[in-house]
Amino acid sequence: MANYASRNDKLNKWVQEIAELCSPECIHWCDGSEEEYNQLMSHMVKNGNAIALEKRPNSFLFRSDPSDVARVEKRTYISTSIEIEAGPTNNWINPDELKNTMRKLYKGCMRGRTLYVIPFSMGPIDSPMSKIGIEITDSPYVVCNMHIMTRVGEKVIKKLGGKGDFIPCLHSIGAPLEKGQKDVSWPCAEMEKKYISHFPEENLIWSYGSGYGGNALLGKKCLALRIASNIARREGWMAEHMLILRLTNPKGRQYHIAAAFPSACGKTNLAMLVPTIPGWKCECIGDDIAWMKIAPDGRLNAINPETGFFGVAPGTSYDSNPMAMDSLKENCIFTNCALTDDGDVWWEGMDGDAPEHAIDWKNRDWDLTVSDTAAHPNARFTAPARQCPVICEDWEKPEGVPIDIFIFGGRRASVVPLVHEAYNWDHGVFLGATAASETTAANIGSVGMLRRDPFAMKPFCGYNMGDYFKHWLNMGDKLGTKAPRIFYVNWFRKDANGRWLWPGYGENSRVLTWMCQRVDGEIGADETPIGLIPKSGDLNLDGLSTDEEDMKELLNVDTNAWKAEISEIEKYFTQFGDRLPGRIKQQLEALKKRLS
Ligand code: GTP
Ligand code: SPV
Ligand code: MN
Repeated sequence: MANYASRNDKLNKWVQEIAELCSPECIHWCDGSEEEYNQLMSHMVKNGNAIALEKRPNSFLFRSDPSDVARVEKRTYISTSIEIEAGPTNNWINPDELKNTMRKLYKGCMRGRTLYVIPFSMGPIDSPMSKIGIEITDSPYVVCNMHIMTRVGEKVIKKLGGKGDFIPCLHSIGAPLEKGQKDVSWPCAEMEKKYISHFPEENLIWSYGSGYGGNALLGKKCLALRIASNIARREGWMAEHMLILRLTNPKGRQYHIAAAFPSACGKTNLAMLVPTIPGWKCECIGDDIAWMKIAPDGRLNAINPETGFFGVAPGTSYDSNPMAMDSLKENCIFTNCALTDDGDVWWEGMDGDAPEHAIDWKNRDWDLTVSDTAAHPNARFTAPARQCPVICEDWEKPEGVPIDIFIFGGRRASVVPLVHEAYNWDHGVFLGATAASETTAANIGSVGMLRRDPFAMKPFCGYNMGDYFKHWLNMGDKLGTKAPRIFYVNWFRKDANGRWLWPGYGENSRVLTWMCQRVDGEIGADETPIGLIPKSGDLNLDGLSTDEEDMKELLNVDTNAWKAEISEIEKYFTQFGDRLPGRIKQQLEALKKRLS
C-alpha cells in the first residue's frame, strides 16, 4: 500500500492537524488500487466485519449495527453563521458551538484504529465540472465503498498538485478501541453522539458516529449535494438529486432525461429501465446525482459525479430491474442483506421463492415463520457503474450530456396522477417546490408519512430552500427557450385495497415516450387545472393489461382533492417567509384560479 504525503501544503497540514486531534494508531494514504481494496477486504473478513460470498466473486456482505441502518436527518446540520441562511428545512447549530461539541467527540476518537486519507474526485478527473474531495476516515468499509462510488487515488493527488483546492471531509465512526479491547463487527456511536455536519461557508464536512451510506460516504450526499448545492448557487450551476438517462427512439433520435424522486422512490429503477415499447432503447448515465451546467451552446449539460450505485436491495429482481441484477454479479458490497445457506445474498422481492432458511441482517436464523424481514428495508448494494449492461458509452464524457426533460415525482397513493406536464418553466418550478412523498426507510424515522420533499432535496439542499427555489427560477431565465421541459410523475397510485394501479418499472417507458413526443411537438395534451395530461389514445398502452377503469383513475384530476391540497401548500409555504419568491406565490394563485 502506498504511503505518501502529498505535495499540497494545505492537505498535509490538514491531515496532520486531524491526526493530532483524533490520535489514530497509524495513517494510511489511499492509492485507489485493486491491491489496496483486496487487502482491506481480506482484513475485514478476517476480523469478522465482512463475509465473503461464495456465489458472487469478489463480493462481500456486511451487517451494520441495528442502530446504524440509514441516513439520520435528525442529526444532520447545515451550520452557517446566520441561521436564516440554512433555512427552515434544515437543522442548524452555530458553527463555533457545533465545532466545539464535535471537537470534544473527535478528541482521541481514532485510538487503536487506522486513519485513512482518501483523495477522491466527484466527476471525471478531466471534467471542468469535477470537484476534488479528501475524506479522512477510520472505517475501512468506507474506504472500500468510496473505491466503488468515486474516483480514488494517485490520479487525484496528481491533479490536486501543490496548490490545488479540495473539500475536506472528516469522518469518524466514533468508536475508539482501547488496548486489549475486542472490536465489534460494526463499530459506531450512539444516536445522540452522531453528527452529520456541513459548514458551507468554508466548504467543510464533519461527520461523526455513523458508518452507514450517506452519513459516511461523504462524497455522495454531503459533498455532491449539500456542499455542491451551495457552490452551484454561487457559481450559477445546479447540483440535484437526479438520475440521468438517455432514451433513443426507433429513428435513432436521442433524448436525455434527468429525474428527481425522493430517496427510495424509483431513481435507480428508472435509470436502468428496459423499455417495453418496441424499438426504444434506454441507457443509464447516473442513478442518484446530477451536476448540471449551461454549455457554450446554451443548453443544460449534466454529468454523473459518481462511479457506482449505492442502491436499495429489497424489491430489486430480474422482474423489476434486470439491469441492476446483472450489475451485481461480482465486485459488489452488500450491506444488511440476508445470507443464504449456500453463501449468497437474499432480500425480500428477489426472484423466485424465498429460501427455506437464511441468516437475517441481524445475524439470526430466519425462515418464513419469522415475522421480521430477512433483509433490512434499507439494505443496500454498492456496485461499480461500469458493470451495468446498459451503462451509456458517454457516461464519463467530461462535458456531460444535454438535458431535454426534467421529471419530478414522489410516492403518493392518491391524488397525484400518473403524469402531468408543466405549462411553462415557472409552473414546473412550482411543481418541484410542492412535490410531496411518503417517507421511506432511507432515513431513520417514520415510514409512510406524507411530507413535502421539494425537488427531492428536502434532506440535501445545503441552504435556504426559498433561495433554492429562486435559483431554479434564475436558471430558467438564463436557459430561456433552451430550458428542459418539466413533467411530474407518480408511479405509486393505489386503489382502495392497496393494489398498485400502475405496473411501473419497464412499463414506465410508456410515460417517457409520451414526454418525448410532447417535446418534439408531435402530439397535443389536455389542459387541466394542475397541468397538461395525455389525450386519450396518446399514451401507448399496446400490450398492457391495465384495464380502462384503472387508466381513468390514474389520469383523473380530482378537483376537490386538489382544493384540499391548496390549503396544505399554503401552510407549507408560510415557513419560507419573505424568502419565498413572488413568482412561486403567483403560481399558487394561478392554480387556485384554475381550480375554482
Ligand atoms: P435512493 O437510492 O434512496 O435515492 O432511492 P431510489 O430513488 O434510487 O429508489 P429505487 O429505484 O431504489 O426504488 C426504491 C423502491 O421503490 C424499490 O423497492 C423499488 O422496487 C420500488 N420501485 C421503483 N420503481 C417503481 C415503480 O415504478 N413502481 C413501483 N410500484 N415500485 C417501484
Ligand atoms: C438516499 O437516501 O437518497 C440515498 C442513500 O441515495 S444514502 O447514500 O444513504 O443517502
Ligand atoms: Mn438518493
